[in-house]
Amino acid sequence: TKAKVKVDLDSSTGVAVLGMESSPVNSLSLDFLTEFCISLEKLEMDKSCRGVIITSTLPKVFSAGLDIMEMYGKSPERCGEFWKAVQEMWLKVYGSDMVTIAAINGSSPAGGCLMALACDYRIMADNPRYSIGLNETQLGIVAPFWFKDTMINTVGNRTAEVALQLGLLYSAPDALKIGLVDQLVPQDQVLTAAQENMAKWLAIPDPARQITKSMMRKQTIDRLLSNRETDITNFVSFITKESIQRSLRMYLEMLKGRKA
Ligand code: CO8
Repeated sequence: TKAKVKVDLDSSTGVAVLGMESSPVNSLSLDFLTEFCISLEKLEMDKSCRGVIITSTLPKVFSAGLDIMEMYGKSPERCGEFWKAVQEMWLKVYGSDMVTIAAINGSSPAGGCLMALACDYRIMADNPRYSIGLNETQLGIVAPFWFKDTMINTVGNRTAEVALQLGLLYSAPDALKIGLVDQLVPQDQVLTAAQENMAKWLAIPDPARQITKSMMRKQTIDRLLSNRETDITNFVSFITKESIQRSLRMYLEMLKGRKA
């Protein structure tokens, strides 16, 4: 099968570009997440790599979030395996010792937004057609506590409260306004801007930056680590409910129907 993640490490700068290339929309399937985590782990172990820019090689979409097909009509065992991989992705990115910058060159709903939120800095293409946010409630599902925590840590409690209840997707300019992203640049400059910004982070001595990062994020990470199994059980029992399966089916039909 074709690789879904393309890694390009520049050994002179110590910066890797991790390009997601799982056509058509970089949805986070179990296969994708497994490959993503292995790639990130390799970079984490590589002493010559100090920073990673996460981006999409596809037009228009950064990541469509969790692959809805992984949550629809699947066995509880499979759902559990999938959820563990979602947790792993977040733990790896949010807890990375490397500098992580999301170069958001397209739409980034739900799990795509989570991945971007887990980075240290977010640069988005200044295109009003691209949106980003945790829109879970719009699908009739609930963003788990660690999605919520990551959102609060980024935009603050009040903004997160409204955003999460309404399942808001923000246009790039609105995302900048609430601090969901840090910077907007023209589409063709997203990667260059990420490289430029990376240099600022890499000018700081690694150990001081890493300890500070860990100090800021450890509590949030520990909350999931100490509830990991319960979180999986909760997900599986929620997602396999008949009413939730019905919501997902309706959402899928809406997605497919938009083209007709
Ligand atoms: N999963 C599976 N398939 C998808 C997904 C997805 N997340 N997103 C899109 N697709 C499919 C489409 O159905 C379509 O399939 P087909 O070609 O067979 O019709 C194909 O990908 C291409 O999609 P579009 O034609 O819609 O492409 P566009 O470029 O027009 O739009 C978007 C791209 C903006 C990404 C759009 O597809 C979209 O909005 N997708 C839905 C995104 C979404 O709402 N994702 C939420 C997933 S849930 C999640 O991530 C967190 C869940 C938390 C767990 C809660 C536990 C209880």
